[in-house]
Amino acid sequence: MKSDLSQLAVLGGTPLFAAPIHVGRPNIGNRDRLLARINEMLDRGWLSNNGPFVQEFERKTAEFLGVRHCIAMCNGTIALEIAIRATGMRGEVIVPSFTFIATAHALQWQEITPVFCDIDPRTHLIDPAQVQQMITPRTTGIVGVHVWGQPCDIEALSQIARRRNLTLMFDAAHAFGCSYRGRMIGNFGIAEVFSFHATKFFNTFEGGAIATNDDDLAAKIRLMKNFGFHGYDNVEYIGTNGKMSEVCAAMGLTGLESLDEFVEHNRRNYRQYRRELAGLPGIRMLAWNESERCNYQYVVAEIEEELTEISRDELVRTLHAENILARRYFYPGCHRMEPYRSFFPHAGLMLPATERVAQRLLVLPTGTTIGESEISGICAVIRLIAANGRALRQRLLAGRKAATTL
Ligand code: T4K
Repeated sequence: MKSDLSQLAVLGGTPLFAAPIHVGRPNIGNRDRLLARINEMLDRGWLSNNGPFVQEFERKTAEFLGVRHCIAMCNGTIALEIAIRATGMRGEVIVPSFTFIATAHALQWQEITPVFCDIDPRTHLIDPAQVQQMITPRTTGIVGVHVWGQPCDIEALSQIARRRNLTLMFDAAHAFGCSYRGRMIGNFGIAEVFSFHATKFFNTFEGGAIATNDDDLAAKIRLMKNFGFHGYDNVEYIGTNGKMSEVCAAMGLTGLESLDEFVEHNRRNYRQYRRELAGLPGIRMLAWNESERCNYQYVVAEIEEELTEISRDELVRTLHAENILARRYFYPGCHRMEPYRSFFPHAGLMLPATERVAQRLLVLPTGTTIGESEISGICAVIRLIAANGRALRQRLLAGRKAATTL
């Protein structure tokens, strides 16, 4: 344990961890079961195009979510693009800027304008009151994002969508295994899109899915993910290649068998962080609603520089030097990334909460590859930094000055 500032790696000490501790190490289920499935797949000689593992995976995920259709996809981004196209969105669509860039790109890729909307600063979720303000005659839809796995205010968004005749769908990339008022995410809006990327608590290497209770939409999506083919020689829509491969589905089936363990492990990690960082001035841990099902896949903190006397970025630099690779998701906000920054140079004026949160946010490592001792170490370093913010900042600045003088 480090007890003195001079032991910090950023000031010349030895890093706490010999190897990097990542935020998104993959959770891997039973390796033998996975390898057995891969062997079965190789023996069968069926590697893609709606093979038996994909069909089984779709059946089991739909059952788990309690939804009529769960259509497996090659990744979450293509799943978003297909869902957006299949639901007929066009013109302008309202999305939060505080999200992974894929949400905005999935619209812009199809020449639909993402209109960025502000968030509730407490939850980081799209603010329905702000959504109302962004509606214009060109608006056709709303894409809510269940950031960190927390459900959006689905009721308020549904009311707005109904009243204004807009299509409502959700980017549920973070929210597999989470619920809203006792019902699993996957059942809301016209469709919900999951990501099963390697860094998600449940992964299929790369992968995603669209969940919907709309039979016609599901049928359309199934054609669109396979180039629009209906039968061998007949194409009905502009389609793309959104298919999940068999090896990815094999990973998914294996992961599903360990889902409860992944959640339980993440829950323990989350609770330990909350215990060990409780009461630190200037460090606010986001709390998940534990009366709902929750996957606990992100451990999220906000750093209030006025109280810590050290900025979030100085904290990140100090943690990285210790090989603790905390991340600043979704800094600086989609509206500050290209091409949106050039399209809407003043968007930030409409997004004060997004701007503030993006400056403060810190995502800490979790997942099944880390446990009690790593988290104790990480929290001890954070406590040391938080207790000595001003002194550390002075020494970091002095180090910078010395480096530039040399
Ligand atoms: N919508 C939302 C709201 C999303 O958050 C995302 C994806 C999407 C849509 C799109 O879904 P996909 O098309 O990705 O299915 C990561 C993920 O790549 C991305 O899936 C995720 N959101 C986003 C929040 O995080 P990066 O840029 O942070 O990835 P990277 O390579 O820096 O990895 C993160 C950490 O995980 C690193 O510390 C390294 C570690 N890692 C990563 C991989 C890939 C591993 O230890 N093993 C691995 O295999 O984006």
